Amino acid sequence: MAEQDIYVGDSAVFTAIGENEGVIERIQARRSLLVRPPVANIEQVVIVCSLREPPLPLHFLDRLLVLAESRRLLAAICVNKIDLPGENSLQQLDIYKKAGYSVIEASARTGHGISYLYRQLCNKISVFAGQSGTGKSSLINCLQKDVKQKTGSISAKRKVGRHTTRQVSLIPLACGGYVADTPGFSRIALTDIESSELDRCFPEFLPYLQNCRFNSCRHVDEPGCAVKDAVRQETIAPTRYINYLSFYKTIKEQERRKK
Ligand SMILES: Nc1nc2c(ncn2[C@@H]2O[C@H](COP(=O)(O)OP(=O)(O)O)[C@@H](O)[C@H]2O)c(=O)[nH]1
Ligand SMILES: [Mg+2]
Ligand SMILES: [Zn+2]
Repeated sequence: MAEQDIYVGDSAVFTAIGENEGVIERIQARRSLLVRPPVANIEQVVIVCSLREPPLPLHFLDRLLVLAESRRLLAAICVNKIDLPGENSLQQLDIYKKAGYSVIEASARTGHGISYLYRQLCNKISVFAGQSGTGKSSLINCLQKDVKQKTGSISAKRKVGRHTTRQVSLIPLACGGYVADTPGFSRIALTDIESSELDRCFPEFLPYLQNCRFNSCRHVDEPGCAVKDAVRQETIAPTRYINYLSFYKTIKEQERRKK
């Protein structure tokens, strides 16, 4: 078996040789596989973000959510560093609460929200995803005091965290479950998502999809579109719809190039 075929989180059948060694015979069928970050059998993606250091680009958050939805994974948002003054920017996350996502406010520095985050992680295999420097490793240190993930500092000038988590590691939690720390990343490709499936990756669109005039409505410029009506009435947040359109265009373009 080629080494690159094995991912963190894989469940392996192996033959023990000696006390701490074994030979992997095969990898069990995977429940899920993410390539970026590279980790298998994940059930939940927790998107760790901060509001100011670094600031939160909503299109990036939406991209991660779409990726999680398209893989049928649970998704939650953890806003870290709430000890820092964030002005009113937390309000911009209300649209995600309304869409049905857990939004957990936390501070790895003060310990605020950590027990709530802990409960969200118990008995599940989760991955922490998000930009570099948002505090993923720091939160994991809080969650599991005896492991020390290397944390980095943010360069004052660029407000960008240094990459210190070089690889994915799967950390067991005392309450059952695992959490994977990942290196920060700021770009995510929307691969393996079909343009016709994209609307289902926005949970707050779901109640409207049956009401579009055309079955094949993609909510772009079709007449009688219930999704667009909901955007006009702001029951669907305009920023979410704008990002839907932008992702739709990207995916459509990819599909055209493949033909
Ligand atoms: N003020 C504040 N700083 C934090 C908090 N959590 C992490 N940091 C800092 O943010 C920087 C990046 O943290 P790190 O855990 O390495 O982020 P990662 O790249 O997402 O793993 C470090 O300097 C941490 O000390 C927090 O809750 N509040
Ligand atoms: Mg880290
Ligand atoms: Zn529509």
